[in-house]
Amino acid sequence: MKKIFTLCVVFQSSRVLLGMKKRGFGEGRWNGFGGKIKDGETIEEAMRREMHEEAGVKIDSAEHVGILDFEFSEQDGSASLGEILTVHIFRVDSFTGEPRESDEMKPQWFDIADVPYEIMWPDDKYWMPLLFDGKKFHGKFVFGKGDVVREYSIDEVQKI
Ligand code: 6U4
Repeated sequence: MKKIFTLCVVFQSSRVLLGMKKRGFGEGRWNGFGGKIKDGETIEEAMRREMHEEAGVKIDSAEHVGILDFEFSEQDGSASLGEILTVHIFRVDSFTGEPRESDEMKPQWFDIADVPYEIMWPDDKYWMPLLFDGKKFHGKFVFGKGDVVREYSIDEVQKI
């Protein structure tokens, strides 16, 4: 089974907005903002809806910068065995509204040099630096027990 998600990283000069996930998938980790695509929605519509629901921010412009596939090869991780999640990554450089806490996320600004990779999904340290460098990328990660990265590949691309 394949599930499609969005993930937004909001930039403001040399800072990025991350949220502490308060419940559900990825709980206890700092992450971008996003979620599942609902029936009848485009990826872009879902990206805007989730950003607004989770942090009260209206996106003025976003750039689609990455597509990552996550495969779970062991059953005790965060998802079920054999499940593949496809996550569409967006870079947001212009937005309206002050980020506010929601039921799901507690937002906080981080200097790019201080992004807390040790309290994030373990794949983030591999692809976020590409995002910070203005690159576009396709990647695949295979997780083992305890959500450790067992295998991965990342390719820079010119166009998503
Ligand atoms: P509910 O609780 O059903 O409303 P929803 O907000 O639709 O959930 P959620 O919160 O489960 O979806 O979405 C998970 C979020 O985590 C998405 O933005 C994608 C992101 N995500 C999933 N795996 C990830 C990973 N390995 N690395 C990463 N982000 C990941 O950086």
